[in-house]
Amino acid sequence: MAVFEGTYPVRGTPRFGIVISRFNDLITTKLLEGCQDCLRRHGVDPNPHGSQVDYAWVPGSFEIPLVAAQLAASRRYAAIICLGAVIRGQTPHFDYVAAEVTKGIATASMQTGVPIIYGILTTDTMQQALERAGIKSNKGWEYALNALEMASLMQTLPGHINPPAAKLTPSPPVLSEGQL
Ligand code: INI
Repeated sequence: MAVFEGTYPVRGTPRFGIVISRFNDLITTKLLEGCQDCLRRHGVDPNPHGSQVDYAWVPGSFEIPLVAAQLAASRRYAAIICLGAVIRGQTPHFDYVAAEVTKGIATASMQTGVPIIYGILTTDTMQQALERAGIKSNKGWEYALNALEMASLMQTLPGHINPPAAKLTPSPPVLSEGQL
């Protein structure tokens, strides 16, 4: 029998994708800083002009899964990290946005076979979000650590290959001539 475990740092020179929401960027930029610090300290160069980490900014958490799925399907990345902050106090949108980003990230990861880290803070207040984004601890650091562990773990699992780009489903509807 076997025990499979990830290690830090990951073997080789893995690439990571980070998808960040601009909504609540007071929080998400802090999560990003924590993430970059962790990656750097584990031998991954987070420089956006380097070759190891690519960044994609999206308007809000709702848009994160689409972009994460596209990055994952490219097969370019050992793991993707999603950073967002959904805060209940601000709007009744909370439940919809939180549910969609959660479901979307899980679906994208399962469909592509690429680890996609759920780095979405869901809190009742801005104060709680701030506490998790640097005041007390920085969850961004943990999310990066999770990405390193999962990237490494996936390399060790039986059947691991670098398959060609995944085909995402559902594909966009094809309109017939009469509908155009
Ligand atoms: N996006 C967030 O990332 N966090 C939120 O708290 C939030 N709230 O509460 O509205 C939020 N809304 C924007 C949403 O993610 C989309 O960007 C927008 O609806 C456009 O599709």
